[in-house]
Amino acid sequence: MSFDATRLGRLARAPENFIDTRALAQAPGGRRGFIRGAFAAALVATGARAMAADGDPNILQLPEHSTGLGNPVAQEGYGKPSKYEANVQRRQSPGLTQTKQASVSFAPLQSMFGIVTPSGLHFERHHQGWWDIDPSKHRLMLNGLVRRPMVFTMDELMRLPAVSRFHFIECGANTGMEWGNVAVPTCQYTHGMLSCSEFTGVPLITLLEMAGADLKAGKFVLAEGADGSSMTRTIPMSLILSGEVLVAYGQNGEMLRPENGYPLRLVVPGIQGVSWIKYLRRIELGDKPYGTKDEVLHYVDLMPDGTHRQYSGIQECKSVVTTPSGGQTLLDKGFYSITGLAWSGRGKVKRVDVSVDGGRNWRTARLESPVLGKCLTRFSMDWVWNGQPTVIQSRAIDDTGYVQPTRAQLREVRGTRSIYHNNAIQSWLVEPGGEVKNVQLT
Ligand SMILES: Nc1nc2c(c(=O)[nH]1)N[C@H]1C(S)=C(S)[C@@H](COP(=O)(O)O)O[C@H]1N2
Ligand SMILES: [Mo]
Repeated sequence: MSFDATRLGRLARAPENFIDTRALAQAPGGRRGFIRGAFAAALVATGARAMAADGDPNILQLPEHSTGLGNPVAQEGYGKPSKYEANVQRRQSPGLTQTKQASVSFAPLQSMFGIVTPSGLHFERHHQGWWDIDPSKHRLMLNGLVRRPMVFTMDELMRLPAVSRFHFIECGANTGMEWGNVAVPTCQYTHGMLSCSEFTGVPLITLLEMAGADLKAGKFVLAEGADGSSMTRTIPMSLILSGEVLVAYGQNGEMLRPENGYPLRLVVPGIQGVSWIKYLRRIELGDKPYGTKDEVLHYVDLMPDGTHRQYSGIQECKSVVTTPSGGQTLLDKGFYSITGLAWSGRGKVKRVDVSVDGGRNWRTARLESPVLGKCLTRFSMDWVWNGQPTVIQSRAIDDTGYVQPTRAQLREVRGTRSIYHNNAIQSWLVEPGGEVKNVQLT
């Protein structure tokens, strides 16, 4: 099993990301003076370097792509990434996979930019394998506390007014191995049961209203998938009434991928992935929680007093530094842009702090816009590595004021025997040779 190679060579390609706002403010002549003259000098001073051009054959000898005829138009077929990007892949975690159908493939967070997960890199979690279902045969039934039980075809659903929204989806078991003190090596395996897409679909409330739902008596919805896992989850009406819950067929501008529920899945913003029922075939409106197998046996949190915490579906505020992160290697001392992702199942990310000394001191990171509710937010912070061992961490705060806990704070409340809902601060140790490792600070 080879873990992802370092991706840090990319840093040299994006100098506009290197602007240090603190240096800007302190620069002689203020902001403008800094931009005019001092910017390049400041970067050199922080250790950011460009290669010397002298004798570089990549400049002196014209490559074939500058002199020859290029490839013909890719008239047919679906576009693919460059062959040089072949190591950017979803991967199964060594030691975690039991059976191929009840498994997980993790998204390569360390190799991604911005906030959107390309559909081919979206994590997968199946309880009984995936299917490529014929959409002409797929049906969605609405029943329970409704005046007119209804059955929709895909064509009928796609005639209705749709919305498109960016949201993250995170499996409740993401970062679960850290509960067991297993410091898995890369952020792909610690945090890669996380993805973010633009989803397109019909608000579930629209369908319920069409079916004449009894909105007084109807307090909970049961959502059921068409695969053999009998995946059924209870969704409270409060989430549905807000219009946020979608019956979605679109993902990043095209139909859902088969692995992600084609042709129809539930989108439940802010709530753990298991409630995002794939291959959605039935919605039942009821007056109490259904207590299905995946709500009673799985996705419950074993608390220190031996009881289980149930219906703990909201993915609390969390963040992770994706560069530098475990498995990467810093090439040299000097300038780096620390970057990562932050999110909250309760709303928007308000602030992200970054520490490069194991949590003693914190600096506020830049948030890249747009900052959307229940969506990934990209943060970054300028940093000069002095070659000493360093522990890098990030701490997110959401617009409810909730602060992402340390590992010790989380364990104080939740004990140590959980599997799910680990949103603790992640620590990456940079060793003197530049190798980055997962460390669990107490
Ligand atoms: N029908 C069905 N829906 C399902 C599942 C499943 O196995 N079958 N897995 C759930 C779990 S546990 C998660 S985390 C998400 C994963 O969605 P993804 O595979 O699109 O990443 O789907 C959920 N919906
Ligand atoms: Mo999950």
